[in-house]
Amino acid sequence: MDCDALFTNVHLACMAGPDIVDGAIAVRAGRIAWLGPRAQAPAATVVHDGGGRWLTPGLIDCHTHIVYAGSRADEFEARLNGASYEDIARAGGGIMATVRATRSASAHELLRQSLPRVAALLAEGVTTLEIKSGYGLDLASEIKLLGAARRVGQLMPVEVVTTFLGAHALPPEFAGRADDYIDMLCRDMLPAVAQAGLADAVDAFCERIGFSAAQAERVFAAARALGLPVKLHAEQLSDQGGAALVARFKGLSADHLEHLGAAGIAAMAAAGTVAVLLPGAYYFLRDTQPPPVAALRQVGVPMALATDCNPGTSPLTSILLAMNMACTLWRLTPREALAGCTVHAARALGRHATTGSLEVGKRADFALWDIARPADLAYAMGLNPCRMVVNAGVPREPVVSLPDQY
Ligand code: DI6
Ligand code: FE
Repeated sequence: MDCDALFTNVHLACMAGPDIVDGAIAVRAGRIAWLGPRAQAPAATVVHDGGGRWLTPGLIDCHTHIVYAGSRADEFEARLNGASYEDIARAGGGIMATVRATRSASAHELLRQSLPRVAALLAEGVTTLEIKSGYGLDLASEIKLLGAARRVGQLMPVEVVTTFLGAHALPPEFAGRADDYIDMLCRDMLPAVAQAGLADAVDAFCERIGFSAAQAERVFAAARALGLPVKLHAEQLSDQGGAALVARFKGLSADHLEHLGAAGIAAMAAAGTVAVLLPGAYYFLRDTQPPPVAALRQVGVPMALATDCNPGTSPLTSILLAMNMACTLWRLTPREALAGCTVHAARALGRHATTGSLEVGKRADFALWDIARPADLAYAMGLNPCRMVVNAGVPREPVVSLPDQY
């Protein structure tokens, strides 16, 4: 068996089956063709010596709002002076402030502001990135944002997965008419976005300051009718029964979950819905209600971790710091944190057949780390030990330069 490339003299954190110490992994046509002990490695055209470092699956940031315009540092200051996130949202700031900035930015400007954030994630070994819409809230602006998100995947060495989050907040044109907005979303926006091939999944913000469970349910019904999988921002600030709702639609994930109760946990376990935990938002909002990690663990709900990169609640572009926060704030084990950014994150995107673990047949997405043991990834804060990233078999430096034409 001849392979295109062999990455040898590495320890493999496979995240599916046991680690392989002193191993090697072979690639053919962009996929993993073989992995095992170094001594048994097949021949390959190109051989990369990993220098005894650790190789993990490429990291997956499965929940971001990374494409947006503007900054909300002013709200950060206001919150430090005592205003709450919900107060600011009700006063027309919050998500609406970013909607105004995003609507008025050109697609080029959106990319110019967003690409440095993407580059920061890529430097930490991210090979798959989910990007949500939800700062446009009208058809043209949502299409502009999702088109920019798709463009990120063409301009940068990363697999982009897009999610339509039209039900993120009520746009001012529909003030006091949330049901009319949801009607329009289901009738016009969602079919147009699906038709344009711009969405891989559909999400909603189910919250007192967002949409009700009944409104989210209508969005889900429309999404499923178009063949799109669903996920939900659920139980972040209050328990709205969102996790049980998304589980009923066999959703890919329920995300945030600080206020998740027993019924939601049971429903997620039965449906196989992934819990996506977002410690950056918890930290940045100075939240005090941790998600029910022990209960999720006990019933075997897979826990993914993501940055939630967004300007209001989690201006975080470090997946490694998200791992540290999940361990420090919520007592995930470092191994659970790594699984949260690899194998479980892939499941939260419906991509577990193609990425998220080192297994024969999966896409050859890897990160090579200068660490003594995998727990070092969640342990250190602010150190980036990534030495090489491999996207579908193609090696690159962790630090990527920004494109000058887009
Ligand atoms: N939950 C979040 O964490 C973000 N959206 C959401 O539904 C926050 C978005 C923002 O404040 O801009
Ligand atoms: Fe979010």
